Amino acid sequence: GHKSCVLWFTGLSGSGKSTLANAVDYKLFQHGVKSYVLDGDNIRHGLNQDLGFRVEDRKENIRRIGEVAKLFVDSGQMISTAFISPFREDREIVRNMLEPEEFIEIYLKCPIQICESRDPKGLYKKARNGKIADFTGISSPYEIPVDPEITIDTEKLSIEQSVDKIFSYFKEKKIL
Ligand code: GGZ
Repeated sequence: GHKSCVLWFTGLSGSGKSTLANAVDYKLFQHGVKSYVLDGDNIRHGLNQDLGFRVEDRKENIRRIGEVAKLFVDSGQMISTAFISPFREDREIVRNMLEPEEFIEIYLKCPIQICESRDPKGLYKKARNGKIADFTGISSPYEIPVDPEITIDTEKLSIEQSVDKIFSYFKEKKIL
């Protein structure tokens, strides 16, 4: 058996949240563990399609994602969430919805210059040109986690090394 918990990935756009969440999800599947990923594709286009990127909308985005994540934990599954979640207070609200060992904050540490150089969707470019307002890291803040369970330097580590770091944590905490 395994413990059910939320793997709460947080970091800038382009820091690798969705990529890493999906890689962890795949490895959990290989271990026979039921798991799922919530990200912009399945949440912002559906449940949260009424929300934008202003402070109040981001807060509500994270609150709803926290509630959904909690439902997955209650159902006995592992759930990974891949959202910028830029505000410390909002991440703490979700943490407090859960038991202490059920919330694993994973900070994807990556300099904005690197995220910006990746820019797969050209969003940083648009933000620099003033075509997107309130863009995290440029015209909207990102509050660095104070005491995350796991920090991953995605500038230096490969996806495989990053997945290994998360699985070492699972082993150490007897989650798997
Ligand atoms: C930040 C934005 C913005 C603004 C659109 N600021 O790289 P992406 O494209 O795929 O991921 C980003 C995603 C951020 O949505 P989240 O739900 O993760 O944000 S939050 O947790 O803050 O609510 C980016 C895209 O949406 N995007 N406009 N202004 N990212």
